[in-house]
Amino acid sequence: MTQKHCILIGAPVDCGKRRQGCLMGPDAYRTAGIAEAITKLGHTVEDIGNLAPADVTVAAPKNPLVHKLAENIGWTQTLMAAAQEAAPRGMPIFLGGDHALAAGTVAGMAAHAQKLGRPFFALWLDAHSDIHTPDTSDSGNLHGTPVGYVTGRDGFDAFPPLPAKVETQNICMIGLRSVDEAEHAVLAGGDVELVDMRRIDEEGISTPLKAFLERVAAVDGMLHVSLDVDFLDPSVAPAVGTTVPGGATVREGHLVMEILSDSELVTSLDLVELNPFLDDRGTTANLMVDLTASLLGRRVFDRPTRDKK
Ligand code: Z70
Ligand code: MN
Ligand code: MN
Ligand code: MN
Repeated sequence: MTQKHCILIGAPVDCGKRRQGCLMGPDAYRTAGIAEAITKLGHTVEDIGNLAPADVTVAAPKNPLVHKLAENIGWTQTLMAAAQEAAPRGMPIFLGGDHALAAGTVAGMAAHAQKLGRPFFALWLDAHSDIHTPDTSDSGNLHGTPVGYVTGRDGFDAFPPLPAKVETQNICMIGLRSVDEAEHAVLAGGDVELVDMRRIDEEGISTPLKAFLERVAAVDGMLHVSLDVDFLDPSVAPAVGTTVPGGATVREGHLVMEILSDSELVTSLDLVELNPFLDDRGTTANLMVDLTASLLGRRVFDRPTRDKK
């Protein structure tokens, strides 16, 4: 695959939910050897270290359940700027941190794409749809809201204004198996491409993924991939606060990454929701690093040219 300059951006975001531990994520990925794995594939790596949230003060949220609103907004501000700073120089890889970080990373990458005049797409690999707003969230955990923010839903007034809205028709969610009622109401009537576990079982994971990638390629789009640990089955990826049974297998995870790699469409990546405190001797951190390596070109064997893609 084409050589890339990968920029590791540590985002120890831990304010998107109540259970603590995701702040250790970036260092767990470093300990698992993410930089070495990428370098070994022929790419260059730059690690800018861990960022910190901007210091902001906000009025009390309308929904009293909302947890750590100011810190979430501070991170959104920081990461939106970091994405736009890094994107012109290479491929940003955001080392989370919980999924609240994607409000900033996705908004920043969308702003970058807009600057280049290129369409922007997002692939959400997750058990959850994360399309709440702070008002519709019944947990108050803002890691359930980043898709709501980047698609321009109402209720994010205290957040930084969106530089570029992500079109719902440019989003594909794969791995869905835990969708709240308020999220279901938005998604069922909308045009987000929804690939729940039933579709994966019936069609195979490659069919809907390839169909989505064809849409991205047809318009020379930029593609952001947001990989939540809970996309994977908890039996193989236990280091996550919200375990939902019936997730993707190790093989499905690698297949998705290999197909993404062959497409050469991915321009940025989030690795989110790893809670190293809950891991089993680093297995989840190691698996996430291995999946990243597959995305960046690691293969057992090259495929014969005749059936490429
Ligand atoms: C639920 C909520 C969520 C991630 C859990 C769960 C949200 N929809 N997102 N884990 N990544 O609380 O809003
Ligand atoms: Mn998520
Ligand atoms: Mn999730
Ligand atoms: Mn909920």
